[in-house]
Amino acid sequence: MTDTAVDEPMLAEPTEHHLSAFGQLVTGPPGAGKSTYCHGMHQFLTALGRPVSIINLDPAVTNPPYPCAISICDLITLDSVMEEFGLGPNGAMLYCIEYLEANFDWLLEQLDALLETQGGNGYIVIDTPGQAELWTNHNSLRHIVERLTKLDYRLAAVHLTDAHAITDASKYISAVLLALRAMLQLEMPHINVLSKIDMLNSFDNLPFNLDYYTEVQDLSYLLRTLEDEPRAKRFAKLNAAMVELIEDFSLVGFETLAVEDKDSMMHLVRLIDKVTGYVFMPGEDNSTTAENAHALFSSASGLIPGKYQDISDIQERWGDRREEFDEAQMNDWEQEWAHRHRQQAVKAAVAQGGGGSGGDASGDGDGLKADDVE
Ligand SMILES: Nc1nc2c(ncn2[C@@H]2O[C@H](COP(=O)(O)OP(=O)(O)O)[C@@H](O)[C@H]2O)c(=O)[nH]1
Ligand SMILES: [Mg+2]
Repeated sequence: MTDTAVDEPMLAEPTEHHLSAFGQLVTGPPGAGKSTYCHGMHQFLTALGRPVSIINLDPAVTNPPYPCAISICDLITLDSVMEEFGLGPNGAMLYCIEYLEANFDWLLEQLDALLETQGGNGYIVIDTPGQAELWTNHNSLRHIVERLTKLDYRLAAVHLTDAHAITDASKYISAVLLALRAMLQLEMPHINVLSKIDMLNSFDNLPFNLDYYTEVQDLSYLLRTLEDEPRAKRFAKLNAAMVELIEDFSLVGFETLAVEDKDSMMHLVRLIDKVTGYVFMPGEDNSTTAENAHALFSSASGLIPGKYQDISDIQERWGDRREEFDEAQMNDWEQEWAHRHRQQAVKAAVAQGGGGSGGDASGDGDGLKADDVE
């Protein structure tokens, strides 16, 4: 800890006025897809017309793969800490997050400056490192979130778990335990997500349907599967106790995510908007009003509209019928792009004062190939 450590972050009442925002804190183990999700969310919300900024809190990533509005690396980097204090990567990571907590004012200053440019009504997506300590037992990240919440930030934790965990009973139980631990540690609106669900059809012979895993149904069935694993047999009682613990809390359930699938992203956005209360925010006249109103109605009806009403739809989409769905989607895209292309051609023709119907300019439009669809 540094000499500027803040040991009683909750005691000091904020006296100055600070801006606030809605947003997401994206957590999960390394490789779960957090950074990819942040990037995807940025693209998706931007396309919806919602101003959004990504905050990188991973001091190991000096050059993130997305447009980054604020980066912890401008304050401290993992490499510099490892070098200066001779720490290993894990210790250095914890040091960096403690340093950020101690320099919370720096973060606040950056956020104020950022949100000012968004008219004070911003939306942020926070990318975090994959070290489990940060959301299982170390307090700095939790304190940072608490302080933001006190300043009226409305954040939801979006906790990603690689869907591959469902292929192995022990991995699945430990993923559920980690998700539960994150919920209890962070104490904020929380959405658990099985990421990379588009890989579902590569998971051979799952003993249960997808809904068994997303709803964390009766885990005693999994215990029986575990009994067949020699290494898990030795820990039968421990496994039974863990399963009982998970069931006693009865808190964990999973949404699913395939970053490149816009229906999947839309479903998550709507859910997150419900839990953060974003649906109740008055929209800017030029952008988010329609989306908010839409989200509000969906919230009132209690259903999240969209293609995937049911987890069995997801299983069909990414499981046995994936190729069929991919092909249908590709056709949809081609038609949509061809349509847009034709409309642009018509507009261009009208702008040039040619007065033609645009039919002459639509040659390329009709000939649009799948390769043109990015
Ligand atoms: N198939 C698939 N791969 C994904 C998805 N999201 C992320 N990945 C891949 O998972 C790997 C790890 O992603 P990354 O975002 O760096 O994970 P992080 O460590 O949690 O930030 C990368 O190779 C990504 O391309 C997804 O929705 N589907
Ligand atoms: Mg990352």
